Amino acid sequence: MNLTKKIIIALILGIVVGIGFSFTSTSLFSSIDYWVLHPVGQIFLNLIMMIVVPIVFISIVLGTAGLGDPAKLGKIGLKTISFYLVTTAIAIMIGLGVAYLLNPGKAGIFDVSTVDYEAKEAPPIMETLVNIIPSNPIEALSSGNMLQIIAFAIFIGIALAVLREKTKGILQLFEQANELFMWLVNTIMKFAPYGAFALIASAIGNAGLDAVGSMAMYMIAVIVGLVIHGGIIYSLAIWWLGKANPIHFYKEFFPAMSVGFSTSSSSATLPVAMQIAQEKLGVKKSISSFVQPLGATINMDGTAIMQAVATVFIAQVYAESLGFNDIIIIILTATLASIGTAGVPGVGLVMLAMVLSQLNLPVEGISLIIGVDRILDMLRTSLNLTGDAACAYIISESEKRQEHKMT
Ligand code: DAS
Repeated sequence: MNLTKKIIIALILGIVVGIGFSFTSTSLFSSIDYWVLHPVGQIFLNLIMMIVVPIVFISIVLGTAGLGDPAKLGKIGLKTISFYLVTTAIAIMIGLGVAYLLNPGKAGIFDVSTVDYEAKEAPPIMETLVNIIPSNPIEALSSGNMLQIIAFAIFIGIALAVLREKTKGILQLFEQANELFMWLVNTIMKFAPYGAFALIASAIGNAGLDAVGSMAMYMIAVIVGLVIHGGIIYSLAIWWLGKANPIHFYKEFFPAMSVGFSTSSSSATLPVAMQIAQEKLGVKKSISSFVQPLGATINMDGTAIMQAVATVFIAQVYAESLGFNDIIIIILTATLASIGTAGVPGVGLVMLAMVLSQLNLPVEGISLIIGVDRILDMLRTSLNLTGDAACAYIISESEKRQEHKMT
């Protein structure tokens, strides 16, 4: 049985067991979660997080060097950033549209008198943009500052592309290191079904069915937004811009989506996502190695949808009205907010606090949604990394068509 089938079965079993825990005693679930589910899930997460920084750094160095002249890097970079910004803005509008259609904040009775939430400060946008250039690249690598790692890798890749023969040995070293880490990805992925089972069972068991029940309309609104964006927008983009078959794309990319679902981390799923894009979807290595790591950090359409729905939900619960200007602020803030944050579990809530504070909405409203956020985080992370891969696939297919025309 192939890995995809094993992961699907593991996820289904995990969901059943997680729901089953809602009917058992809390103490029984807590001890099973503590001694079995959490350790197995955390080991799997740590194993893939262990190789994220080297894979991102090596891939972007090779991707940038592989693109050859900086002019081509500029062209690919411009296409990538444009695709990411446009799809994120569309995602937010879809989230807003669905939220206003379903009115999740008017559905349930929410007692806001006791809620409290200490928002973690998200980095100011300008500070994030200026600090993309690392003053200490070694610290950037050791602390996992993804934007700084990407910037440093791009500089190294450009130097390798310009210096060519003089630094051939270093380029070969990077190529061999890439082989080594891709072997590690393959080996670690054999553990994915066990990790996926433990993570989803623990997440559902901890959320509890009552939390899911009271937040059902909110969850439905987010899920509808995610499905529309993934099923229509990405499929249209692959079909129209990539001149490719979206069904083939989703069929091949599903294992990466399921790892993203299990881990709730785009960054952790990056090695698998890039490997599948390159080996199953035929995305050029130089494009995949540049577009996907960048996207895992600055492109989070699934998160943007959650933020749009959550903002409307919280405004409705607190009976605050949102005008047209507020909508524009949501679109701008949520689009920019996703640029500065790495793809790790729960980062969407940090950015949501930024959006709410821009609108002078009560940030403590986040405490209403936090109970079901881990389950939604799994779903939106899958969409986040799918958008990155769709972008790489579209650009790679169009580059292949241009090269074919030139021959
Ligand atoms: N978990 C984040 C990611 O890895 C998304 C989020 O928190 O919204 O993409």
